[in-house]
Amino acid sequence: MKMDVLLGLQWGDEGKGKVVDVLAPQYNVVARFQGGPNAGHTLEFDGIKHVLHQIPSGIFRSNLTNIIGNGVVLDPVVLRKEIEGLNKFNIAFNENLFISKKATIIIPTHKLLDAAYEKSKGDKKIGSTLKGIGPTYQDKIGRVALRVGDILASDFEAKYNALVERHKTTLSFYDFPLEELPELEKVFFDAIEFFKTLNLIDSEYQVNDHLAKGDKVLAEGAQGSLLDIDFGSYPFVTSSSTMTAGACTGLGVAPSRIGEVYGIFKAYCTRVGSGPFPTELFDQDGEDMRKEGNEFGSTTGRPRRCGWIDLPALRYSIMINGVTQLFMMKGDVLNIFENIKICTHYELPDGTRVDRLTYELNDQDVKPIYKTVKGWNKSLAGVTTYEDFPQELKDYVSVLEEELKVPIKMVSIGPDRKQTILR
Ligand code: 2SA
Ligand code: MG
Repeated sequence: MKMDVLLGLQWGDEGKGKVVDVLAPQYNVVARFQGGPNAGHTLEFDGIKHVLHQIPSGIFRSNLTNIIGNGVVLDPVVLRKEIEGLNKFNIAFNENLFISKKATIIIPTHKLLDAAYEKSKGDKKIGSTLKGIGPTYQDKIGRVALRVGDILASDFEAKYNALVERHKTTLSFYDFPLEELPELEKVFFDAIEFFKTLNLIDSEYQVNDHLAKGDKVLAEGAQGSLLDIDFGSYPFVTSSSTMTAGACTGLGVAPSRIGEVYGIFKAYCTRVGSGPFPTELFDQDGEDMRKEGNEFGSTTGRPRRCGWIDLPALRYSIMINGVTQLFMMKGDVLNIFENIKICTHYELPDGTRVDRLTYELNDQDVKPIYKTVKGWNKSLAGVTTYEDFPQELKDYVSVLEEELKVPIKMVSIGPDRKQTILR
């Protein structure tokens, strides 16, 4: 059996959690492979909205196994809160949540370092979620990090202390106050005790065993391809590999075992945090999009920047990920517009037109070139099949499909499970 991968093709918040929830019945296993508490995956069913940060989005289906892979950075405090927050749903965590012993642990000083680095960057700050993501991956690559399996060893506290000493040197360089630390550490060590009661495993064996016995595995991406550490708009990126290849390294699954790659995108674009965003709108249309789409960070509550759909960026993401199926989300947010713009190219300051995201593009002030199409401009309430779509919405989907050369298999027109239309 092959492992399918589900990813965001833009800057995150494409609606990945919702799609996992819809696809979940077809799968036996859902696995996270990168990122950590910076993610905010929103699922809505039975009129209730749930936001998951570190737990895979298959957790609400009792017959599914959920795995947090080695590529993830995990905050034990956030994990405990998440699990306790789900207590009322009677989820059998001891039966359906498994965590890689090779995942990396976020410790309190990682969060302080995140804040210190951001502060030192002034107006060039990344717009980090301040969850400690960057500093934790830095320690992983620097070969000094703590891993989940370490908490079971008798020298865990000694290892922890050694790492904190390193961090303190850096924090003092940045003159960063440490008053909060003792309290944060108390909560952290309490959470570590709780953590020890969870299923800590060698997840690469578990995932491959599932595949070997014919189980269907879905790898659930977090953030988006344009925030990838290698291919995103560096340095305004997250610190993990958010692409298909990241699913291989973040779970220990061979590239030859990748099956379908589902690329999730919004019918428009949003970005939270700093960095280039060619189609960003600063006018009333942008305001209306934010309001209509309720575009506020689900982890930090920050207002998201909004703009029209960007085809060069989407084509790039499709290319680096090998996307085989596209899912368009939040189509209903465009209900309010008489006309809809689609960015097909960028114009460079010297007047040339390009449709590639080259290295140079990152630092240039590019002007988006748009094709304008007529909007459907009406509510989609009650629409339950593709046939019921207004003609203009069908046309919008067709134009994108032609431009992107990958079939759009699903269109979402509202937050509920039922408002997801298959084609
Ligand atoms: P970090 O914290 O080091 O990963 O931040 C680096 C950049 O990555 C962006 N980033 C995100 N962008 C969109 N959504 C994310 N998740 C949350 C959500 C974010 C929130 O679902 O809404 O609530 O604000 C996410 N996580 C990281 C971040 O904005 C930086 O630009
Ligand atoms: Mg999100």
